Amino acid sequence: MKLAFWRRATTGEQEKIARSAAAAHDAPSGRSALREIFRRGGDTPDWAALEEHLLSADAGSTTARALIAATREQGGDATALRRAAADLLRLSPIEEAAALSEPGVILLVGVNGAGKTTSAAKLAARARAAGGSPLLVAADTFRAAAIEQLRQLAEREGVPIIEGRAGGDPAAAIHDGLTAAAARTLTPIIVDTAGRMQTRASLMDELAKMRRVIARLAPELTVEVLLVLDATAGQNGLAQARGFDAAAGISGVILTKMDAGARGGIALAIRRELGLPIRWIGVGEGSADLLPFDADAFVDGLLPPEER
Ligand SMILES: Nc1nc2c(ncn2[C@@H]2O[C@H](COP(=O)(O)OP(=O)(O)OP(=O)(O)O)[C@@H](O)[C@H]2O)c(=O)[nH]1
Ligand SMILES: [Mg+2]
Repeated sequence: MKLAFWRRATTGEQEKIARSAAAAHDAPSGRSALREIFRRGGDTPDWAALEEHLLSADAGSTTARALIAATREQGGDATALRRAAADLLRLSPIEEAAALSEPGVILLVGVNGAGKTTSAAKLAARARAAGGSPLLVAADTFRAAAIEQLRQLAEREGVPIIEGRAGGDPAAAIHDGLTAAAARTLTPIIVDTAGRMQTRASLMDELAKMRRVIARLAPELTVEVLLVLDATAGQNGLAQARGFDAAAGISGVILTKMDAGARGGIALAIRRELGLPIRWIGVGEGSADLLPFDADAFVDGLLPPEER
C-alpha cells in the first residue's frame, strides 16, 4: 500500500495556510500597500517601497532584491511578483516525488522551543490518519520532562512510543526505536530530539552520530531530517538553517507558529538562500494544526491579490 503521508493540501487546508500567512502580515493593509506600490495602471512601480515591503515581511535583503529582479523580468506587475514568489517556493518535481514517497525515518531537529515535540506528535497523528502505523521515539534524553511530554502526546494519539533514558545517549534511543519498529513493522519512525543551538559544535556532532547509527543499523531506510523552525524568530531562522544543514543535512523545513504573528517571508529567504523546501507549516497547538505546505496558498496570504 502506498501511504499518502505527505500529500497536496486540500482546499480547506489551502484556506488555512493563506489565512495564517495573511494574518501574520495584516492582509487588508498588505493588500493596499501592494496596490500603492504597483499603482494600478499608473506609472512604474515603486521598487524601493516594494523592497521595504518585502523586508517588513521578513524576506531578507538578498531575497527581496532577487524577487524584485524576477518581478521586473516577468512584466513588472503584482501578478509577476506573486508568480515569482510562488515559483520560488513550489516543490520541484523531484522534491515532490521525494515528499510523496514514504520516509522510513523522520528526524526532527531544531533550536529550543521551536516546536519539535509537538510537531512529532502531529506528524504521527497524520501518519495514522493516512492508514500508517508510526512509531514515536523520544530521543530528547536531555530532560526527563521532554520524554514525559512526548509520552503524553503519544498516548493521546494512540501511537506507540520508544523512550530514551533520561540523561542517556540519544543514539541508544534511536537504536531501540529501530529494533522495535523492525520487530513490529512500524513505519515511519518519527524521532524527537533535544533542542540545541546550531553554534554548539558538540551538539551538532551528536546529530551527525544519530544519522550514522541509523545508516549503520537500517541502511535500507530513507531518512528525512526536518528542521523545525519557529517562524516568529525571523531572520535568525536563516542562521539556524545553515548551521543545522551543515551538521545534519536537512531535507526540508517545518515552519511552526504561523498562527502566532509570524511574518512568513522567512520561507522565501530559506528557500532562496539555502534551497531548502518548506514541507509543513504549523498553525496552532492542536494535533490537526500541521498542514502540508502549499506555495500558491502561502503567497495568496503573504502577497494578497486585489479583491476578486
Ligand atoms: N501557536 C503555536 N504554537 C506552537 C506551534 N508549534 C508548537 N507550538 C508551541 O510551542 C511550544 C514549544 O513546543 P515544543 O514542541 O515543546 O517545542 P520543542 O522544539 O520540542 O522544545 P524543546 O524540546 O524545549 O527544544 C509549545 O507550547 C507548543 O504548543 C504552532 O504551530 N503554533
Ligand atoms: Mg521538545
